[in-house]
Amino acid sequence: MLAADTLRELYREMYTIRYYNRRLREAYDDGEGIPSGIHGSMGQEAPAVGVCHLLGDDDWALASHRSPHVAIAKGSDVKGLVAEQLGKQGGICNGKAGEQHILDREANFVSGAIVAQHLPAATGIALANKKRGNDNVVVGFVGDGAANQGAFYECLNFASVHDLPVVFVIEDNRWGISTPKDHVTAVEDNSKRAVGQNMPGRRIEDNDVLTVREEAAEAIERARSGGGPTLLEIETYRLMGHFFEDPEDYRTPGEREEMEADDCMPKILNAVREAGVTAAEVADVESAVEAEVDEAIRYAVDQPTPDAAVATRGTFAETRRT
Ligand SMILES: Cc1ncc(C[n+]2csc(CCOP(=O)(O)OP(=O)(O)O)c2C)c(N)n1
Repeated sequence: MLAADTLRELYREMYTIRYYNRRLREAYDDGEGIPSGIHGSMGQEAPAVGVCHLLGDDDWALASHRSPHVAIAKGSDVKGLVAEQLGKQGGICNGKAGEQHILDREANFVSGAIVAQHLPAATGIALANKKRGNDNVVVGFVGDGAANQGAFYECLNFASVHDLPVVFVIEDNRWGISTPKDHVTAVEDNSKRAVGQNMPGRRIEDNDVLTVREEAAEAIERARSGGGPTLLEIETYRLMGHFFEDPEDYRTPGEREEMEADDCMPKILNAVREAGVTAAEVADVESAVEAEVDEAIRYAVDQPTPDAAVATRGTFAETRRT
């Protein structure tokens, strides 16, 4: 059983992700100038927080187009994150990256638009860490759809050959946009694909942050201690559309009810309460999160878009040929 403070911190991080996504979606519905192409990640709190809670400041997390949950779990500043998602000044990359090309040097977080193409970067950072002889770990999060991309296999193979300190985490939310996993993926359990790359693989079939944290710990420790890579697949749910404009007309009958019945938020809240944290303390956590997120969204909406004069700054290496 984890200490009450640890459980409360897990809940705080997960509630930040939940409330962030909910408020951003409400602001979109209210016509507050939120782009329709934002990829929400409500529902996927457990894999992001369960894994990233095991990481330190010098470790890295890389995610794909659907990334706010991983960014928040890895410690990105919420104000900078929402401003970046809206492409505004004051964003993590000053609004020039948008939500899908973030490099957060403070939190060691990266997002990537082309599915699975951030994994070569994750693998490369792991190679650099190994050559530098430190014990930093890299986690590359991908969707279940992205696990069918060629880059995914190349990275698993390379990481295995070189025993790199990287953990590949597939977030299985059952859908790639509107395509069900079983229409495009030959195996139900993607972690079986680890066998062909000569690395351990494990599927975590519990959308509960405590299970994820417990079962991911071995993979993180293996990477940190020089044991090499691991492939994890974690079952989770995307409680929102693929992006805000998505009408979600492909959902199967009863699916929403099924997802909500297995939602990760009530599970962590029960654990927090069972550890003796009072309802008043939970309410304090929630109101502090809500104030921070509300202010961040207001700030981001009011910020200007980046000045065209800085378009090439921070984009290309600023060296000069002599
Ligand atoms: C190489 C590539 N092909 C297609 C796309 C368009 N695309 C964006 S998201 C997405 C679905 C990804 O599904 P999955 O990997 O399961 O992640 P999820 O959206 O479920 O988080 C696709 C096909 C892309 N970004 N990159």
